[in-house]
Amino acid sequence: MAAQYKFTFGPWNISTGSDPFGPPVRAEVPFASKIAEYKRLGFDGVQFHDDDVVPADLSWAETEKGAKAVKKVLDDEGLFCEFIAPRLWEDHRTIDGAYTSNDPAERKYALDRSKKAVDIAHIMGTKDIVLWLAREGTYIREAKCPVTASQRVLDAVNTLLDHDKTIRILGEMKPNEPTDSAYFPTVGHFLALCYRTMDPARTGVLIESAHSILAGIDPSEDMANALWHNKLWSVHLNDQNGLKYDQDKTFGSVDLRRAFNQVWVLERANYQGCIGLDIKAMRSTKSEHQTAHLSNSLLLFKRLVEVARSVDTAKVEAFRTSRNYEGLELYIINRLMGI
Ligand code: GLO
Ligand code: MG
Repeated sequence: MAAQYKFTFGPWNISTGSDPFGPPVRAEVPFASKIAEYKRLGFDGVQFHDDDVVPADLSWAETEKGAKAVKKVLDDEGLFCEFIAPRLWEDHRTIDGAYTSNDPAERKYALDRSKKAVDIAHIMGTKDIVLWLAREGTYIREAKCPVTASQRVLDAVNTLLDHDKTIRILGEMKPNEPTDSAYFPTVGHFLALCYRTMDPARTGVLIESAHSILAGIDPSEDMANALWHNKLWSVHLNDQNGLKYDQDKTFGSVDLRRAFNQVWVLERANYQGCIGLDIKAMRSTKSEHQTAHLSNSLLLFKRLVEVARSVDTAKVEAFRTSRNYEGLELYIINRLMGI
């Protein structure tokens, strides 16, 4: 294998199956049991929200103690922590947004909590902070000033870059859900922000397949552009069936060709980040199959890597030279079908 990929997912990807219309259908899996699944399933590292590590809003002494204990659990399992993401969307103080709330006290809470997430990352041995700006947006245009909101997001990123000079900030952009209209809805919006921060070299993106699809963009296009910027530092591979709620389906399960595009781009650009998954099991999944969406996604990714590596690049070049893209298309689809 050319690239040696490292595979990660977050503990929230093993879930109870509750959705906005119904209660849990699977028993909650204790944190330690989730962590014990990683190696068995073929994964190397864990993605964490701040409060996956230790409950939010504890004193620093308690937070430090809790984070050190979780770090030890990871070390004992031979796992690493890929990133910490401040979960700024579940608290009652972030109902109207976090960094872009109209209430200064709520904005302060969001910043203080994010700085603490950075300090947790330090203990967990990672330099990467992921910002999914879940509630930074509105349901109606006039609710907040969108221009002021853009500046507030930039100010927040700068505050974190300044708080710890060793960290990197990775924006994870999504155009909608839970808000109707998100600020910085696409990867491109956040890439533009990166260059206005106090340290562009420490500011980049995590691209989630479903989020690009929801914005009407082929994820491989977003990934290629971010790679050109040298700012693709992580991915959340998954799949999405059309423009509806964020589905987080098994990678390649809806559109194998679109999944292959992503693998092709990552492979050929010698992508160096982790292969992260952000995938939900179907609600109808029984407890005994509750990790199959993760192992299946990993398997599909690896198979697509094999396909990408089996493509005869001389043939591709010949198709390009003769401008025979019909022929190239059939050649690639045949490779995907094992023909
Ligand atoms: C939701 C996001 C979410 C983030 C996670 C890490 O749409 O994809 O799952 O990836 O909270 O920040
Ligand atoms: Mg995600």
